[in-house]
Amino acid sequence: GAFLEFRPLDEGSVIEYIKGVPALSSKLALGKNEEDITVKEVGDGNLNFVYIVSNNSVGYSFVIKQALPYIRCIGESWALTKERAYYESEALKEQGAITKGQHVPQVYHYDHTMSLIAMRYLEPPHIILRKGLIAGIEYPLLAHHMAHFMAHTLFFTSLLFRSTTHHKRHVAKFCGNAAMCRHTEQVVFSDPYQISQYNHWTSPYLDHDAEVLRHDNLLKLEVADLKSKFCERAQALIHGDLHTSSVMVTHDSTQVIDPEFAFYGPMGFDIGAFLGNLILAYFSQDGHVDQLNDRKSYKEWILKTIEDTWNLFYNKFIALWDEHKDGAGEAYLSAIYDNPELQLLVQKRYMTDLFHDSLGFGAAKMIRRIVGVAHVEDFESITDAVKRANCERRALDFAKTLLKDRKKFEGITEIVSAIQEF
Ligand code: ADP
Ligand code: SR1
Ligand code: MG
Ligand code: MG
Repeated sequence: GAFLEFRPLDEGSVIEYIKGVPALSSKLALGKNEEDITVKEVGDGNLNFVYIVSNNSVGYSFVIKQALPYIRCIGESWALTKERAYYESEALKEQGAITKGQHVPQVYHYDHTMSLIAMRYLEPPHIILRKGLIAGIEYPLLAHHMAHFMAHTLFFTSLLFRSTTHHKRHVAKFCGNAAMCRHTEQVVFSDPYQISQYNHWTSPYLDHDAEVLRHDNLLKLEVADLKSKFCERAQALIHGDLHTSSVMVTHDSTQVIDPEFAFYGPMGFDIGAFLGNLILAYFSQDGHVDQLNDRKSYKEWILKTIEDTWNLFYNKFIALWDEHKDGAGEAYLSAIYDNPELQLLVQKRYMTDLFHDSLGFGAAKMIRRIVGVAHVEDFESITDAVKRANCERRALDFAKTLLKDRKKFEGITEIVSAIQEF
């Protein structure tokens, strides 16, 4: 049978585990040809262990992801609840159902005792989007797919679609993921603005920049607003960690993985994570210029993807709202918001607030990746420290402006121009 107690797996014990789980061993046709089964640990994220399990004789694979009770990239000294696997599997199922399986890997099996999820293997040529951005690869459907994923998962889990009774039931369930929220509160909204043993940056070049950040009163004032929104606003079921390493892509497929930070929070935290990480990718491009590629047209493609993502998101979200305006959603009762003029006014206000939230959260997430505990490969792969620091400083300075002045921006084209002119 399945393991009765929690036990960290390794490449050797994964097959033993699968043997005790009929749903998985039959999927793998395990039994007849054990010598054809291979297991490879491929986790390159910060937190967990990921195994690709393959039956090479039939050419079939799936993935096993296990959470251990600590942060992988730091070690056992930084404990983190393994209950995160439960919220990840619940979010994967919910986001999978909402997007009709188009943009989320299917969950095959969840084991609470083992904090383990078995899911679809996103086969090659799927790669992590961040790696594609570093390599300078264009993805023509990325903006469309991410706008679809975000518009659908955010709209259908909000009060624009649900009754408050229904909504509160879901909010209550995901309130259990509080430890993961507290982790984000620390590493995104607190540590970058104080001295912390975990912070680091490209030293000595950014020493002064990091210190200036810790004394920037106006910035801290704005960060406090964002932190309270993150902690208090149960607007929709958000992914909670929607950076460019949580997206796997091919030329025509876009798959969102790793929602272990999912909870009911502000929609702008997801939109901002995605856009903010694209802006980081943009500012890192100068560090990846070589004799073959000046990256000029690639930078333009990133900017177009930023613009398209927001515009497509906006249109899809409003279309869903219009389609369901007479449904169960209790935010704007159709008996009260009963004329097209008023409908337009509330939509305009809602989307403007969401735009400004997205800019603020996106900027905060850029800052934490430059002076906080966890950095991004976009910059880390620039080996020349002077070049890397110059790219990081531009990104940091842009993020500070964006965070402070976000409410002055009226549309995404103004953001794109501001990036170009920076
Ligand atoms: P973490 O929570 O540690 O960041 P991720 O869920 O992001 O873990 O997975 C880590 C890595 O494992 C990904 O970067 C990707 O390379 C690989 N991976 C995860 N899930 C899948 C999947 N379903 N199919 C293929 N590869 C995957
Ligand atoms: C120690 S911080 C690790 C980070 O990796 C995850 O993907 C989250 O972004 C988290 O903040
Ligand atoms: Mg990850
Ligand atoms: Mg993760």
